[in-house]
Amino acid sequence: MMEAKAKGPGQESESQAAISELLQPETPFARERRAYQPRLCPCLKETGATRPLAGPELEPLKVARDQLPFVSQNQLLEVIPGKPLAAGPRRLGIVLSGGPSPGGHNVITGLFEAAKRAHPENQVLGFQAGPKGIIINQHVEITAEMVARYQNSGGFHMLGTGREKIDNAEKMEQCRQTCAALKLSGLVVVGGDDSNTNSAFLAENMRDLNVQVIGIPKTIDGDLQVPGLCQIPFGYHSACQAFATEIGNLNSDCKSDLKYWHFNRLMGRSASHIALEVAFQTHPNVILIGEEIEERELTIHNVVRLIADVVVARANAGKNYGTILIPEGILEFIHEINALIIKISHIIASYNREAHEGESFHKLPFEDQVQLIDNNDIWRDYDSRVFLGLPPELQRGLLLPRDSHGNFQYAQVNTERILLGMVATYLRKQRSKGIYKGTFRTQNHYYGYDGRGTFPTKFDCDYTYNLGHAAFSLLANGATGYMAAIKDLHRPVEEWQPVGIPLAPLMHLEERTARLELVIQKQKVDLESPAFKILEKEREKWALEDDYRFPGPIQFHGASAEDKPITLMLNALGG
Ligand code: FBP
Repeated sequence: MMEAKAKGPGQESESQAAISELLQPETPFARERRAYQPRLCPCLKETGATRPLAGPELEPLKVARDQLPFVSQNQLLEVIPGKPLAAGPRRLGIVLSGGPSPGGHNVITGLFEAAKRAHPENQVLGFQAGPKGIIINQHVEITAEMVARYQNSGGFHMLGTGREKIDNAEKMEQCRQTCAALKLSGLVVVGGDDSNTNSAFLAENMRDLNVQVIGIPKTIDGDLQVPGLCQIPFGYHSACQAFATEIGNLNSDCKSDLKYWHFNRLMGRSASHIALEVAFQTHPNVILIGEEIEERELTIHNVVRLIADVVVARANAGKNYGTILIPEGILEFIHEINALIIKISHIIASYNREAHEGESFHKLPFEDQVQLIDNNDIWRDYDSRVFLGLPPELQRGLLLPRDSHGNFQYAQVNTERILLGMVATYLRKQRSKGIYKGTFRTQNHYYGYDGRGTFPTKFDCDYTYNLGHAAFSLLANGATGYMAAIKDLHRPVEEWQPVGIPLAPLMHLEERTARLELVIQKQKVDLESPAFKILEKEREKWALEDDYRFPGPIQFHGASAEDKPITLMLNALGG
């Protein structure tokens, strides 16, 4: 047997160095990505001034005017070249709120750089772990070294995030105390509809402390939009690109071995914007759009038929494979299921409100939960019939805990698996009638948290950097109770226009935790939009032909690096 030769001290350290080089925490790719200098639109090269902008009618509801009398007076603003009201010195806070969304770190970079450029003594403090960080005053000072380290990276881990709702007088008072103790004069809240709702109430309630509050439109779901002013929130493009990479790969796989149907659920708690974009990117065989299902008043059994019909038609053409896109929020758009979700949410919230300390609906065994629902006055026999007719996995899913804002947690329900099971049952019946003769082998997938954590696309890197700068410009010009936005995103960066959108007119009344609450209204997929109309025309071809598209991974160089969301571009083209 050959004996291993002992390594000399020089060789030992050489191989150790090679191992360290291979395992270094920052990948060459991440290093290269960090080096990218995001582009800034001309209006934000200086802090600038603001002026009212003539635009779409933005009128707050009476209930918004009653609850938010101060911020309800805001007018739409645009940032223009000029002298700001006050460049500093001042102390600002920033908080990342809700689900992570690629590009969040660049909002911080943009705000930090704009603040330092305006006055070297300006400071930015980052609240940690989401809005809770404001409540308990947990923060770090943002430094040049931090922003350089996190620039262009995905995730929200620079500060962390959370879904704490500032929903009572005590929490609001704690936020006030934190801002007063830190001598903040401005706060930037990076979040979706619920977080921007927080922004509006914080702006109203911190007015006497002279703390201005600006929101930033964030959510991969794509549903925080203001027609003509905020075409899409940040993070949507990157997450869709990440999901499209995976679906494109499945297209390639199923077209190769010709044996699987892939059922893919895509994140997006409510609206189907993500599924729409990923469909344009990948051309799947079936795409469900929740808003269309609602419009056509389809039941869950109709949805099952809709999928099964394509499976049967493809089997008749000898194709026992394909890809299916299912938006995570689809259940909300199936009328009979949504009615159950609303009633159950109401019953859970009422029970928890009256429960003794230590008790809660979700501590009860499943059977007792069902019994309690069944005994409630708002629950009808018809509801029971629908509920009991659903697969057990869906029944349990409907009873899962709601989030801190009272939202149903669609991410926790395996809708793709449930639908797959129902389609399989339906096909068995079709087979027994001799209608279906194919083979139905399946795989199910869920794409959500992975895409939320991806590197931002170049579009999102630039967009978020501009949003951070725009937030500072609005603060420097005295604005509060606004959402910073960038208008004309479909145009080149040189033509982007920063604006301040008043938050109050974006709000409507929605039932949350068994009460009607004033919250920012989510924007659903518009079935009259050019993008949806184009989908309607294209999808028939995608169903039967293998017109698959393979977008590949997010690129930072070359032609695809300049990509923007296809839906954004189609809608901008008009109909
Ligand atoms: P935001 O609205 O906060 O951006 O979060 C959206 C989202 O990513 C949804 O798509 C998903 O349903 C949900 O968050 C999941 O929430 P959680 O992180 O609490 O599981």
